[in-house]
Order: sequence, then structure tokens, then C-alpha cells
Amino acid sequence: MDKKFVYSEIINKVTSAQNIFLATHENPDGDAVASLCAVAEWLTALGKNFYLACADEAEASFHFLPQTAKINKLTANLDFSRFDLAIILDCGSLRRTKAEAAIKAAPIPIINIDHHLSNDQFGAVNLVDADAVSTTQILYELFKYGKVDISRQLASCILTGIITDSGNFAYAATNPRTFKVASEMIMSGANARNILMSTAKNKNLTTLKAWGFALSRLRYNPNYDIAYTVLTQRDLADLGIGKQDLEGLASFLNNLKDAKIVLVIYELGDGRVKGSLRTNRDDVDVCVLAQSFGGGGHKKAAGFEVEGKLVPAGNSWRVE
Ligand SMILES: [Mn+2]
Repeated sequence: MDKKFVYSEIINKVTSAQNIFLATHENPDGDAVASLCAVAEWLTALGKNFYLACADEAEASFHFLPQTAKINKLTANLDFSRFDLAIILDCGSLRRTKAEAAIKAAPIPIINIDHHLSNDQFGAVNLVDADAVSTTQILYELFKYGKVDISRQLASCILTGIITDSGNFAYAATNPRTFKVASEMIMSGANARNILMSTAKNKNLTTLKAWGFALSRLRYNPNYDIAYTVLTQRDLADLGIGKQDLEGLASFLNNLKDAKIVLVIYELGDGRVKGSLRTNRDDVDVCVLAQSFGGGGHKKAAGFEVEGKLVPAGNSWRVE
């Protein structure tokens, strides 16, 4: 793929559009929210009308990012006739927007900007780079090509995606380029320490107690060299937490060196069970594993959702 060709195609489509629909995946993480906000900053500078959408609200910890107040709840009955272009960010598949059918039915071109290995190239234009540590890093390259002025706010969005999706510069995808872009963003006014305080060092007591409970339940399966823990809806209710409190738990468990793979499984409360997979090993690709359950993600971090509930089975659990 000639990236420059794709960059100019995106810039041409954005330049000639007037009302742009932007969306990211459900349960948006730092990179998802930051990507949405980064493109919103760009479109604001260009004087375009835009509509930011996500199936779930952005957590309060991301409210320091510009434009978050403009994020709308994405519903399947949204009227797409007013839009002339769609930009979907940080989504490996349109399914992850939770409004796949509505977006597909809209007679407008879709620009797909993403870094998931499992991306299924759903766009009319696809800017997909699985080697990029975050979607915001891909946006940075696009903005550089388009000579977009990197304001302090825009730099803050780009750095937030990099910091959160690289696990604070710890994951395997982190490379010299990651540090170079991060350094440039700091030079442009982004505050790395504030971003870390808002996105990582932001856990409350209830959350950490719940993590403690999950840790006490940690099991190891030597057949698969996998360490895992589970939380039922009942556990979540007893602990007084929601699914947003489990954000980061799988990555935290991945501090473990005694297993090839870590897995956190919990009930979503709507008849589905969610699994988050992590690995530090170069010879393991958890994306493949997640895909075998209908999910996706990255080589070192992936997830899936399946129908069912968690049922105790001996010293373990199974999904029924
Ligand atoms: Mn991402």
C-alpha cells in the first residue's frame, strides 16, 4: 500500500466534504477517545461540520481531552442523510461501533483509520497499519503529510493515544518511532505527566479492591500455560463495581511472568461473556486466539465476546 496515496485520498475526501460523521468503538479506551478528539480538532481548524459518536460515553478520566463534550451516544436510528462522509477510528471491524447496519446502509464513503491486526478493511479508503502503536500515531503521520498545524490540544490527543495504547511505553509495539513522536508532541505542548495521572494513576479504592478479589481468584492452567481469572455479574454487584472498573486489569495481570498468556473473563450482564487476552511473548499471537472466538485485536492484546454465562465447574469455571 502506498501510504502517501491513501493520505492524499483521505485529505481530498475530507476537504470536499461538509458534514462528517465520526465514530469509534464501544467502551472507548484512551486511543479511541483521543483519535476521535484529534480528528475533531483537525476538522474544527478546517471549518467543517462534524458529528462525534460512540456507543458508550467516554469515561470522565478522558474529559481533559478537547471536544469530548461533543461526543454523542451512537444509536442505530441516527439519521445519516445529513452526512457526506464517515470516518471510523480505532475499529478493527464496523461491528465494534454497534451501529454497523446503519453505517453500512448510509450512501456515504467510509474512511477506516485503524491499527488492529484483525482489521477487515471495511472502508472505501483504508488507512490501516498494524505496526502503529496507536491510531493516534497513524493520525500523526496523516497530519504531518497534510501539513496540519499541531496545536497543544492536538498534541495532547496524539500523545494520549500513544501512552494508553502502548501501556505507558511498555508493550512490544513500542519502537523508536513511538518515542520520537511522543517527544515531538511534548515539544508541541502535550503534558505527559498529566496524561499519565489522568489515564493510569487514576484508580479508586473500590476498583483496586475489586482487582484484589480478581487476583485472589487467579488460576493457572499448565496445559495451555495460561493464567486466568473470572468475575460474574454477582461478583461485580457484590464488589460494587461496573465493567469500566475492570479496564486495565488484564494489562495489570500481564505483569506475571509465570504464564504465556493471561485472560480475564467476566459477565457483561446482557447474556454475554467478555474475555481480555494479553501476552508478553513474541512467539504468542493472542489476536489469533481471540479471532477463534469471533473477537480480534492486536498480537499482544486482544479480546472477544461470546454468548453465555459463567458457571462454576470443579475448581474452575466454564461458559454455558
Ligand atoms: Mn487503539
